[in-house]
Amino acid sequence: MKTVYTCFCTDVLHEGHLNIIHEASKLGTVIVGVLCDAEMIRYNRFPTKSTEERVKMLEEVPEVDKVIVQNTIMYDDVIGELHPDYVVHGNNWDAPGMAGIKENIISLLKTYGGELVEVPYTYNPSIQKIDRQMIEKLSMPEFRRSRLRKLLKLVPIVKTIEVHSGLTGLIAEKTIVSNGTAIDQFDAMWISSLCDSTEKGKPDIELVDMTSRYRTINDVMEVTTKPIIFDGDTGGITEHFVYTVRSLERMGVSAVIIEDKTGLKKNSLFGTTVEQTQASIEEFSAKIAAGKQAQLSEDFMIIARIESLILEKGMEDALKRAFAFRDAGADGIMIHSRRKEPDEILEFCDRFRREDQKTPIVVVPSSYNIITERELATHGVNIVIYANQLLRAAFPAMEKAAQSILTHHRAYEADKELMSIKDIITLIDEI
Ligand code: SPV
Ligand code: MG
Repeated sequence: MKTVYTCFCTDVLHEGHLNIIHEASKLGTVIVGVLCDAEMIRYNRFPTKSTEERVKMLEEVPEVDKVIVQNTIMYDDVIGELHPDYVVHGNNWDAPGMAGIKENIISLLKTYGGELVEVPYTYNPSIQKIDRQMIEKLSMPEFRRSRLRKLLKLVPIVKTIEVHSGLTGLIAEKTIVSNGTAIDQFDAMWISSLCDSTEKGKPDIELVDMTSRYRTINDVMEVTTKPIIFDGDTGGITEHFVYTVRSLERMGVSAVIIEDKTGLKKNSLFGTTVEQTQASIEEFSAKIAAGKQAQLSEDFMIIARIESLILEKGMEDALKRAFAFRDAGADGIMIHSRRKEPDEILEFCDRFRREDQKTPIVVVPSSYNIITERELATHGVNIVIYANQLLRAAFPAMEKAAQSILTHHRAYEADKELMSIKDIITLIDEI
């Protein structure tokens, strides 16, 4: 009897999957791989069922002889171990990242004469409906809100990208890269006060009011499923912050980060070149405690951001604050720096981790951007936020197009740098 291997990364079995299994069963004993949660997140979308539940779902299919867990999106380990005579796969190789997977399967099978059997991929209105329902489920507030805590358990570092509109939300949601050995995408989104304000042509001084900030969140939420971390600036006065916590929770935001400043807040990247005042430990701890007290859901996170390094108050002050804010109830600590080198951030992380191995650490490497995610994770960082890169990418591109049109008195020269009209009108999926 020949052995046939096919791998699934789905929460729901529909007729297309059953067809693949049926075709596989005509060739021999069917072993099904279930892609593990951590790889599902990289490759596809966040699973709404656990690996165990997905294994069980496939074990119940009569034509399946055995179910195993596939731990990596590439097939090296499973093919190396099972040496199947056939790998059966749907022919949907156009989907993001799929070309690399096809190459990987073919090259592994070639080493011992195994064969890739492609089954026409079924995508009809009823499958499309199931697909949409999955996306809808992932975007519901209860599901979305809890996902950041789940991610913290599943991935070595939560990669978070700034978004400030529906369009940037779509980029965060859909951008996938494949380098032939792995596939990757962002885990979460950051609603930056800097970018939300700049997008509106306003300074980052808590001028854009909460109602407007909630609109941005809503625009992003309408078209995405990934968890959201909200930049709550100083949190405002405590009496207002408690309402903000409730509103964010209800919307399905996963976390708010508030910074220990008081009075007129200016952007941290100004450092000490402008006047900024740090809140006292007591005052800020009370704000965190009030927020935690107001919180209704289990999973929402209030993260305390420490500005001591930005304001040149020293490492000891930063650490003292970190432990105090954690003790006041903060679910995580964000430490910020505007130095070019990551040294002070790494020192903070190492020293914090010596005493606390649990509380998540968040960093924003805008100025010390040389550091990699892997290095940060080695020093105990759990969440990395790329806080402003999408906005900074868009502005020069738009300015260049405007200058070109003004210079040439026509749009012809600018056009070669632009997205095609066909692409822009088909960019947004219709329901
Ligand atoms: C933001 O993105 O608004 C931030 C991070 O608060 S920073 O701009 O680096 O202060
Ligand atoms: Mg900010």
